[in-house]
Amino acid sequence: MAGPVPYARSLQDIYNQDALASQGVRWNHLLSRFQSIYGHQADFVSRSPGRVNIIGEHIDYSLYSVLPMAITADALLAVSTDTKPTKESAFKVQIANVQDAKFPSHEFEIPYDAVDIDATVHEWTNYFKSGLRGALELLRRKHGADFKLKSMQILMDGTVPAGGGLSSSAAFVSASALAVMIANGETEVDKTELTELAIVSERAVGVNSGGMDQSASVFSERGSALFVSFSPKLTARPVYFPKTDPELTFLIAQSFVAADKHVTGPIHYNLRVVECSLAAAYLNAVLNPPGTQLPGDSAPLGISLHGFHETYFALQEHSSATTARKTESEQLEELVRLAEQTLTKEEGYTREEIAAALNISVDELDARFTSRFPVRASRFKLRQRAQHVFGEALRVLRFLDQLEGGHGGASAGGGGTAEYNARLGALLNDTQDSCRDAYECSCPEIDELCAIARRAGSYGSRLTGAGWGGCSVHLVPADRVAAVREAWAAEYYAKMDLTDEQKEAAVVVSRPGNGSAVYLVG
Ligand code: NG1
Ligand code: MG
Repeated sequence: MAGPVPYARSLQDIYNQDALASQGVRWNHLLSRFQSIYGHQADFVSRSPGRVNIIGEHIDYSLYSVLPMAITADALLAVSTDTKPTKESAFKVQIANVQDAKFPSHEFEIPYDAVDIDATVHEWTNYFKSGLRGALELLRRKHGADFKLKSMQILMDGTVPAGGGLSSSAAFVSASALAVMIANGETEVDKTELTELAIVSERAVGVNSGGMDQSASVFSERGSALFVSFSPKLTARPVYFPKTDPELTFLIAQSFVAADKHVTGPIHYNLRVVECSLAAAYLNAVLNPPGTQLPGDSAPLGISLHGFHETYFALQEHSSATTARKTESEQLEELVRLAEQTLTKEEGYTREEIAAALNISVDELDARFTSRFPVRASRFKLRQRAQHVFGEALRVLRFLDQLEGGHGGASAGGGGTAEYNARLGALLNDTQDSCRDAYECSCPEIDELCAIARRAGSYGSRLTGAGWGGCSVHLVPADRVAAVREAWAAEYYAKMDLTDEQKEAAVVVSRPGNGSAVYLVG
């Protein structure tokens, strides 16, 4: 799956059959609006989709593998480029949005030496700028520090709902970085490079995120989910679901509870990133020999539960003369127990308690863990967070094993018995329980959507993405889709005051779609 981002010759290369008609209308509109705004034709369109995560929630930033898939909804950037750099010291970006009432146009004169992003102001073009900055850094690594960008005219059309758990941000950042690379003469953009730069770039917008969304957005291939691993390096491969009758579908349902990480980061997302890193440091201090340093890794705070995991078992194997290597699943089972025995404080740990265990001062603790992205907490729930992460990493492996391990899954050429589907579904339901109870990232509305769906025939239902609102995902056989939709309409959406447009967008059946692509106009 590695290699360059593909060029699409037609929309058929990008979208599933069922989306072609509506996408055709949308693309025509985008290109004609571009012409009328800028007075000339766009040169190309860069495209990156949103994603839904099937299983593996809140473990990417602990560097455990996850299983998302790309959806049809995406970010499109129609772009034209001035052939020459404008000025010696700056270049110009004109950027507009098809939804101009909500996302007003901007013109920036950007000095070459500083792409400033004010992450405290939540502005839609910040996502473009962060992709731009990442791309500029990459171009400079390749072509030298005085590489100059060309001026660009851009028109954006995004269909991934913002704050909905489907990763509009990663779609936008990836499409932006891709656009800047293409506009500046990089005709072959390597997928791994693009993903890595999009991951780092997105952190510039104020969220200390993992790398799942950007990987799913860039690498996905039609018809398959994506198994993404982050350690020892970023890799992605397709995973297939069994062909069954009735077909297994994924339904995505919005809760319409807006979850804005930029506002709630200090008590939600960014706090979890800190708690997981602290748990890794604490377990290392207590369980590994004194003075053991965890390897620096690509996790947001440079230290991860996966890094602890690797170090712990490497030391164990080293010190024991006998025993065969444990499988990764066995290791994770052991870690779930170890976390329970070691991290005993249900009520959480204070800064003082953690600093004492790490043998550092509280100031040093703050400097290492909470200075870049501030968090608000008096206690850190290391026990619950570590239990979730190890347990969830294990569920991902079990889910994958169901699909690929000869249990009647795709590779065994069968599957789809009610029993098999129930096993897949149970893993998703367990994820939801763990997200709700141990990780505390669900909300009553998502819990309710899941309960309604299960009663109406979903095999497995859970939140998807960061949580605290946003979207939910449900594994439903095709012959129960209508029943599940009706149940939500009657029992959940009827209570809300929704516009027709919202009602229309509330629930989608999602087929795994393609990742990033470039389309040359004309
Ligand atoms: P959302 O907020 O749904 O895009 C976030 C993170 C992911 C991952 C999930 C939870 C960003 C860009 N993405 O997704 O990396 O940690 O939450 O599994 O912040
Ligand atoms: Mg996001």
